[in-house]
Amino acid sequence: MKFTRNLAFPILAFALLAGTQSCKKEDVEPNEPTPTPAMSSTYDYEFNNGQVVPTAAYNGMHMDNLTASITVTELSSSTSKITVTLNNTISGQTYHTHAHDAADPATTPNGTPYNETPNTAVYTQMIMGNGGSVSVSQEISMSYSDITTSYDGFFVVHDPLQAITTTDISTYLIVGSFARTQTASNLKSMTFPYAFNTGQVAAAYAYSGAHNSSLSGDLKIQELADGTSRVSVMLNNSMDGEMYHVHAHDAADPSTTPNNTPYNETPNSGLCTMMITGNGGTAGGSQMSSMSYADITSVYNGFFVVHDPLQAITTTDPTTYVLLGLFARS
Ligand SMILES: [Cu+2]
Repeated sequence: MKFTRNLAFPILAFALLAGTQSCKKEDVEPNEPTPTPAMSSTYDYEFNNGQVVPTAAYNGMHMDNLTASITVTELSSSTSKITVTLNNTISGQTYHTHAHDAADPATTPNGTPYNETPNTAVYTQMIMGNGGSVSVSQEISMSYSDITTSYDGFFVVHDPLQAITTTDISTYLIVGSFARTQTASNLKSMTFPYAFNTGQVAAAYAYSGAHNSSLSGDLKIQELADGTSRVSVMLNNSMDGEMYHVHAHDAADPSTTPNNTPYNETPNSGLCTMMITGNGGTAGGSQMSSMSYADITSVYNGFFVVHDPLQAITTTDPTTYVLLGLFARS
């Protein structure tokens, strides 16, 4: 008892010094010997934007607003509880969440810097998404000190929207060292809102058609660690089952375009050319772009266009555009 208590206080001091961890004491019953304070720390994880492996930022269909945390709580001198929380989950999807032991890539079958088989004695759980935040806990036979200072492994959240793989890190929604404070990535991100097209760009371009005018959009540009970007679009109040064509159209001199449009009619597939199926609520899509965050948000000159799914697509008549605005500008 005395030994454990002496061990706990230097850890507490270190945790306070680190500044991002929290410790709490349990209530003390009167007239009982003072118990060892139960240690607890929470570690936050950003979405996989290439912080750990710059060439392997997540590339898939999941929205990049998913985040996670690990809370390690001391249960006894030799046992702990691991609680993992996922935020912004997709309802009904099963997230495989694992601890993968670090390993020398020269010794692993596929050159991974970790064992591909997750460590079930540390943490291996499936989490059912609920559309919001959801937590799961696992009690383990490892001390608080060992899990937070000695154990060397990775925390991985696998994508539920594609086949699970333990070699392709670009399928990991989240990856970072397990139960350690993560270095702030400082990767830039900005979201640009678009209201329904009522003629904001030009009065003559105001939408004309049968689509509900409650539709709005959010365009998010996320800087990735290798200097490229992820472009994500959320359509709010989308119509269930309707297919929306979402495009970046480069600005152009109308005296040079075939139909005198102030933009190229062919969308810019290297920046934003995606189809999003409406679901009656908020539906999303995303793609990778080799353009830098700075280029997209301050140099690129073009239009964000969402075409009406209720009529034939045309690139010459902006009154068929349900959303229209300058791309990635507010
Ligand atoms: Cu278009």
